[in-house]
Amino acid sequence: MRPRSMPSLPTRRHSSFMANAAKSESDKIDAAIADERRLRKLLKSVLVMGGQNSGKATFMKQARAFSSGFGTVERDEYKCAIHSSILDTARTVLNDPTVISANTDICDSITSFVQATYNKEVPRSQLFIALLVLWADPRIQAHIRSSPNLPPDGSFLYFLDSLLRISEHSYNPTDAEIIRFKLPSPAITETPFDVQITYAHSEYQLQTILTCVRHDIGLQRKWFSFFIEAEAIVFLVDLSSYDEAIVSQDTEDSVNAMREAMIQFQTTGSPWSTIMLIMNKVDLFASRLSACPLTTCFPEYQGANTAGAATDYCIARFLSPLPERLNARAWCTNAIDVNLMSGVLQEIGEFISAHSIRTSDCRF
Ligand SMILES: Nc1nc2c(ncn2[C@@H]2O[C@H](COP(=O)(O)OP(=O)(O)OP(=O)(O)O)[C@@H](O)[C@H]2O)c(=O)[nH]1
Ligand SMILES: [Mg+2]
Repeated sequence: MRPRSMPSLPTRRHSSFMANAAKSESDKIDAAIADERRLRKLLKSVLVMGGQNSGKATFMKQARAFSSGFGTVERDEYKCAIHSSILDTARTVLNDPTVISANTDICDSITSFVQATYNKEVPRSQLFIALLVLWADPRIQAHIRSSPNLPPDGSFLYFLDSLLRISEHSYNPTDAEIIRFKLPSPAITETPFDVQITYAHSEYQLQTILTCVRHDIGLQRKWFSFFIEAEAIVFLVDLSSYDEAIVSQDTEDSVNAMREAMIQFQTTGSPWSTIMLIMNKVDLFASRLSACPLTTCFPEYQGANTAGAATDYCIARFLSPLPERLNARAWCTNAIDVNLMSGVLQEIGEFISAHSIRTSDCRF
């Protein structure tokens, strides 16, 4: 019987080869960690918060459009959601006995359209043609325009007015349409926000991640510890809510929406040293003021009942209780206005970068 061969022991040459391989692996890991550290230093993180319906999602979409733009997959998702929303709303609005009884001569078309929207096998193109025919009838148009079941943002009427274009197979939602269209908000959304900055005669790329936390304040507070490394906070306020009552999430009492936002801003804002306050929906605020003065919310207000004076007062009320050490700035916006928002977003980028340059020796 032949003796079994013994496993060979590592030679000196072999073990030095292993040591070199391990060292090179370790160097690679060190380099990766150093890269990651550098990246983390460069990447600024900003939290986006605010009350219900204050315009958080709209702000995030504007930041996306301004920075990297929407990709093909996102546009397709919006196209699909816009199509479903048009058909769902049309069904709700037309499936109304008063519309059917007032239009006996075309009640069959209305009923068959409504039924077809339930049938998953009917192609959407066919449903859009049926809806176009109904929308072309002035009586149906009048019913739809005055329906109490329309979404309050006016997007449905906008989409119906453009139905021919929107229902085409090749339809690609525009930035403005994506910005106007409301999807349900997930708990957390993130978007990169990269801005070209000029500082000390040199160009820099400010790379930021905006993280938006849904309005439930309990949830926002829970996330605080997670985002403690965030550089700054953007807080949105719905200016036009100054005459609205909401249920407080803390006390469950009925409270004024703007005053509640003020309390939330002062409690959420203080842990961060850089605060950007966005007084949003200034368009709606301006149009509401003539019917309902600012004293509804702030009885002590003695200024003029104009949008400019009233906004300045609101900003002062929000900012004045903050400690002086904080670096705070306010903007007054209409978040659905793409041109206005691109100017505001550029300024926000400059504000974040100026703060970063002041507070760290890291140049980006
Ligand atoms: N007229 C006007 N409408 C706005 C403005 N900003 C946002 N909106 C609209 O207000 C509605 C609410 O905006 P969102 O961006 O969804 O607000 P949000 O804070 O994410 O809302 P929630 O997540 O539901 O709390 C949408 O229909 C927007 O199109 C604005 O400045 N002016
Ligand atoms: Mg939202």
